[in-house]
Amino acid sequence: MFNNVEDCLTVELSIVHNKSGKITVLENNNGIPFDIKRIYYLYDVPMDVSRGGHAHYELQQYVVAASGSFTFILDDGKNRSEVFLNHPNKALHIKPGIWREMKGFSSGSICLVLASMKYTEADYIRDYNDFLKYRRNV
Ligand code: T46
Repeated sequence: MFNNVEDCLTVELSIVHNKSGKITVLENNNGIPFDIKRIYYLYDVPMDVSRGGHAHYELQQYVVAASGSFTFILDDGKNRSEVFLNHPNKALHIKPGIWREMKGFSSGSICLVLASMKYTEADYIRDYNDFLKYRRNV
């Protein structure tokens, strides 16, 4: 299965808001289009660093700027688009077969990721030419 960058939508998450602050809840069977098998987060990322530079064969993810901001560059082999994430109530749904790079991490930012599979290196395509070949042949 693979998708186009246009299919990687940002989703507005609901907020429980009272005078003590806000809560946003992410849980299985409640709006997320996959079962959550893994949660991880990137933090202490230097501002001038790019991460990513890979695609996944099967993995789907919801990405949230739990704090601060950063930019995802998404690429389906034909089109590229940039998504700026800067609010904890906005999630980016990344579908399988999409090349991604991340850049512009603000100081103190936290990139929270909910993932549909456990970590396996076999699910990564880390070479851009291999990615293009994969997209041509699927
Ligand atoms: C993505 C962005 C948002 C593990 O051992 N377990 C894990 O669950 C993960 C995610 C990583 N690692 C190890 C594997 C590498 O040696 O941590 C190292 C860096 O991982 P990776 O190259 O995947 O890191 P990023 O920041 O480039 O990408 C990660 C996700 O893998 C990726 O799918 O979209 O965060």
